[in-house]
Amino acid sequence: MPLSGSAKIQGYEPACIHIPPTRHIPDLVEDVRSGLLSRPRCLPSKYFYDDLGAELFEKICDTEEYYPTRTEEELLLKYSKDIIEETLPDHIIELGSGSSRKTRRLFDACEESTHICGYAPFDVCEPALNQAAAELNAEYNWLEVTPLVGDYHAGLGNLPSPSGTGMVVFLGSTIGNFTPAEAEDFIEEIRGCMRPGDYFLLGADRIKDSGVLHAAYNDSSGVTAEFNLNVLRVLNRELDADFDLDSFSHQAIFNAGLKRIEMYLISKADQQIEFGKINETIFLRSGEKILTELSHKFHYAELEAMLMDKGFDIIRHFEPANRYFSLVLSRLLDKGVTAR
Ligand code: AVJ
Repeated sequence: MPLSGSAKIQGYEPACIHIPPTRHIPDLVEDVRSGLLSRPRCLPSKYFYDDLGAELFEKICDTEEYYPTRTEEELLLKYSKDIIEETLPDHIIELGSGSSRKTRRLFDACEESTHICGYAPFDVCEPALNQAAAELNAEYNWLEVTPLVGDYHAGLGNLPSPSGTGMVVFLGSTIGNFTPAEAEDFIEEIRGCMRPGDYFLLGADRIKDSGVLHAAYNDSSGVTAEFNLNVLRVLNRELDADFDLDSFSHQAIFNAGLKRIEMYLISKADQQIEFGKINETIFLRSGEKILTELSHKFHYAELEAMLMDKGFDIIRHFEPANRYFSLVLSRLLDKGVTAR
């Protein structure tokens, strides 16, 4: 049986650890009751990401117009070695890791610097996590992957905190989906699961020409529109609703005053929608909007202030020549070190 060893490795399946919530968060039924049954109508953007939604998001990243993912990945490609050599983390935890595609650049840098660390991807979708973990295990045999299943909206208080130097990674400008107040709270929450001296790597989209922003959320192939409309499919399936996707249109506008992209679904007609599962009906007028996503854009100074206010020291800031995107590496100040 000399081959049984390798057969076992091939069939290796990482076991996910389920992270219990530290506070109650509304479920889809509650979010629909509070968001869709009253005005202004809105839905949390996290419901975009069912299997098809996740696939559509990947397709958005491949469009000509959607620059954030590509830009961030290029920054990681260019600067991961600097980041790893500067931080030498014993373990990396990534919030909302998805396919861990961009994070691989950090592992490549580890290989280059012969540095070894553990990786804990944290995401809601267990099958996708297992898939990503299995692929990472195959690609980086030295990497110890500990997939964590859970919703970061429900708190980070139950995340494991292994000893050694940690690095929390939060990429993709997902921070932009929070309101400014929520983003502050979330950074506070991140601080709560770190030790002094640990690092935080944040990816955030910058304010730029509104034409570039507009195009990124209104791609010519219509993938973003499809992604937006897909949330109605989620409601149809989960709540036995009867949305007709053809009677809604996609709209994404840059609100310069509030520095954010606002994404809406607009009813093309007066219509009535039934939610079989919760026994509710809503009436939408022609032209009526449902807010489905906010995507805030940042000045670099705001990112810096947001981190420093929460007790982080800025270690490095990476941006491309066009300043489209920021990767900010910060470090939680040592306890006992007071501001000068
Ligand atoms: C992955 C949430 C950061 O806000 O730009 C892409 C999602 N929405 N196109 C973003 C998204 C429309 C994306 N985030």
